[in-house]
Amino acid sequence: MKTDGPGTDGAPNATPDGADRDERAGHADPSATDADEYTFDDLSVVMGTYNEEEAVGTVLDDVERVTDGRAEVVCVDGSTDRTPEIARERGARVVRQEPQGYGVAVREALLAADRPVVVTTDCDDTYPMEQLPEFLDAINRGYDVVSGDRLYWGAAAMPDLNRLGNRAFAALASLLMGERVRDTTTGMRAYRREVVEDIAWTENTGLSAELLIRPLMRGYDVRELPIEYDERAGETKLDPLTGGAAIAKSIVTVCLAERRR
Ligand SMILES: Nc1nc2c(ncn2[C@@H]2O[C@H](COP(=O)(O)OP(=O)(O)OP(=O)(O)O)[C@@H](O)[C@H]2O)c(=O)[nH]1
Ligand SMILES: [Mg+2]
Repeated sequence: MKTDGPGTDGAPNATPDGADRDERAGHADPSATDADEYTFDDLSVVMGTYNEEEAVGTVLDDVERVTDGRAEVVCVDGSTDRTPEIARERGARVVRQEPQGYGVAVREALLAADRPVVVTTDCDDTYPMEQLPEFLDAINRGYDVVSGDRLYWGAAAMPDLNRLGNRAFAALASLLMGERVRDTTTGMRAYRREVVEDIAWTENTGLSAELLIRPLMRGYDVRELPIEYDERAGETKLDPLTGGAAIAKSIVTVCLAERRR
């Protein structure tokens, strides 16, 4: 596992245990030429949206501004408010789906994306679309999954209970995987399309953790990238207690399943 530290030029830093995944999976190639590089034209930004009319306009405007309107945007939407109209007005592809939970929506959104690089986000204005270029850059340097690490900078905007829970989930997953991860439940990641298509995803509320754990345990090149994290606009869709229990269960189930493979 790699993590970018502050003030680096984005070059991968080995974690303290010195583990280096590059050679093992054979993807990361810092000498890749410009011709091989993905641009925003190769990017899909996808999300589940459930009654996010307070945030959707800002989130999609940010994607538009940062990517010069070149990224495809896919919203899998179960809203009863104006979220889908606002998303369509801004050029997003909206797939309507009965609300069945976070993971059902995000899996659908990931698989609906057309482009070779797919970024997930929540539609609640918590994640920094300004950092999309950094995610794309890391994919261009060979990483298969680039995972936004909200806890690196402290995530002051995150409710205390969530921060505690997220640290506990990362500790649990690290223990079960035998590899240190800092943020297993982040909603912002970039994936090479093949990773999304090659793995069968099983979790719902715990999908975010699964999307990190399975690729890591299969030897894909995964790195965590520190990101800023803002206060949420609109109401949370996650109950911290039942949601937290579901995530812990997913982490254990998925880690054990991957160990048995
Ligand atoms: N389509 C769809 N989207 C959903 C559903 N549940 C959650 N979402 C969306 O998935 C994203 C994540 O949900 P959040 O409420 O932000 O969950 P969270 O990030 O764990 O909680 P916060 O920290 O409070 O933001 C948001 O964009 C939601 O609108 C659902 O059942 N259907
Ligand atoms: Mg959220």
